[in-house]
Amino acid sequence: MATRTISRLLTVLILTSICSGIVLGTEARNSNLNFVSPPSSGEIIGGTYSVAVVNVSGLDYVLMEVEEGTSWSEISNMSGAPWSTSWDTTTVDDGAHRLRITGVPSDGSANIQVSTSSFIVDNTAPSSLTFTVDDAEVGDGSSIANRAWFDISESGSMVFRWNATDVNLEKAVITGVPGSGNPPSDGPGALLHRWSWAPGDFSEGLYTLSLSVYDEAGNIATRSLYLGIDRSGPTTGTPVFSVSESTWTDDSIVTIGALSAGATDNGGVGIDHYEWRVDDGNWNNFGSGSTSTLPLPEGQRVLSFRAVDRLGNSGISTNHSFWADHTDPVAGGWSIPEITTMTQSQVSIQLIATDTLSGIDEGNTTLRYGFDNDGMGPIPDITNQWLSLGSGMNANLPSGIDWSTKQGDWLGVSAIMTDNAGNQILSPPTYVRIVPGIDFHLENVGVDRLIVAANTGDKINVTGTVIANQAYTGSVIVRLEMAPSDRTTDTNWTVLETRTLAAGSLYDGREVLEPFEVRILASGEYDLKLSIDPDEIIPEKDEGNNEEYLVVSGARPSSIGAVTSFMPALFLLLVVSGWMVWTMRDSAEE
Ligand SMILES: [Ca+2]
Ligand SMILES: [Ca+2]
Ligand SMILES: [Ca+2]
Ligand SMILES: [Ca+2]
Repeated sequence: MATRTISRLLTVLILTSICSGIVLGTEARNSNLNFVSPPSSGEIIGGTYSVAVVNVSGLDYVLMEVEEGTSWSEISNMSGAPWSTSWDTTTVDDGAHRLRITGVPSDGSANIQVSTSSFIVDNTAPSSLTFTVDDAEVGDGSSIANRAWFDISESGSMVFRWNATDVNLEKAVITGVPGSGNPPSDGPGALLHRWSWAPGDFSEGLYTLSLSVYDEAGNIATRSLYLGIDRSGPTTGTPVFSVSESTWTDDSIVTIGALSAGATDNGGVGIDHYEWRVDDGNWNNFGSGSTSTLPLPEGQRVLSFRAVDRLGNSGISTNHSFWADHTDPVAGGWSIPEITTMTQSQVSIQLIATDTLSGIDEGNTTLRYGFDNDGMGPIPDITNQWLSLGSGMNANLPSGIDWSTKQGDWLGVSAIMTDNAGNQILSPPTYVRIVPGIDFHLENVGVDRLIVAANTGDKINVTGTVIANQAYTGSVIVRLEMAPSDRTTDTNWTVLETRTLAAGSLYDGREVLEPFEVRILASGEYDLKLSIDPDEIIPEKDEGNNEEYLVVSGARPSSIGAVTSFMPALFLLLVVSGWMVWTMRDSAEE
């Protein structure tokens, strides 16, 4: 409008000087008074409008007026150069008007009057502007606080829409759009009231778009639209955990704080929430990032966290390794040497235990021992408590224990087992009996004959050797007994001979027995039992190896000679023939 005013003024000045020349050089004809470039018929004007008149020679003055309804109002009374005026069109209402000039001749002749065509004054800027963008994911763009956000690709497109109210709407222009350049103006001419904008290089960032709406008088109204493009995820803060990372723990939960402290969407739409997951599992909602507690699954796991913005963009995750072990160690038994009343050497015991995940913490595993009467119960009842052997999986029992006094007692061992995550459990007690050190058994027990003639004085020599597992200075009883092989359960063994080996005879650990002589009075098959310490006077490590059994037979005197040796083939032959004789005898006796 300013430019237009200046150009009109220039035009007026030029024309005025031309006319002055004309006035000076020729006889003026004031009946030709006229406007210089007045508003044309229907032209829309506004603001300050310069109006000049020409052909003023012989005039005292020229009165310029504007038509308001049915009356005329004075704008200016021009009486000299430059014969022009700047008319403030706002002094009249918007709408149709005419201008009129009245020249008053100095010679008293009749006034000369000229009017323009009807034109339109418009000093009202467009109003009720709307300026929107389609399909914003967040916000509507009406203010900075309500920015319209897009998670749109570089090659995406946006549709902007506008509208305004004005009697003489001309065009709309937008600037500041995302991407290179700006769309062409909408108008003059047909107005689309929209732009579809796809420059191909939408960059992330904040945008303030400006809409300028013009009317034909040059009045302008503007409105802003606030956009944001955000394709990037936020970064989280540095979380603080209740459990140390990459260290075994028996905790089953972990408390997470400070996830939101220092977290940022880097100027984007803003963080909506946080997420967490275990290893490569599904992401779960963590909420707003305030302190929360999560389960800590067993094993060496990676707990990840990330922030998600209001457009759904997720950021780089922050990953943290946690090692959780909720499983107690498992006792797998003990390695305990045989302990007897004769034991004098160091007794070393070893706990065998396993632990899933973190493994046994030997430094925090304690071995204990105690003595017990019956090998049962949670607390050893002789010591009445567990006595510590210190930490570790191995221990030596105290060297001061006098094992010779503990025959029949039970040694109990137990452990407080701890794994590297701190899981602690008591092992069930294990009891081992302290056995006597001495043991006797028989070797090389045999007979020189299997069959003798019954009731003839024929004898069988029973031989054998008593073995002691260590030097024994006392005396030992050896006994030979006999019973019919076909005896019933209530048949007693008959003691044939009880013999006492003299004290010291087993000092060397072995004593070859003088043969026991056995005579059979009646024909038949008999069992022989040779036993050591038959009355169980001497406690032994093994009471079950003290007896040996033999089978011998007595035959009728006429039926058999002597069994001279123990040869398998001959033995078989003799047994068969003996059986036959036996059968014949039985048949004869019946
Ligand atoms: Ca207007
Ligand atoms: Ca973002
Ligand atoms: Ca464990
Ligand atoms: Ca024995």
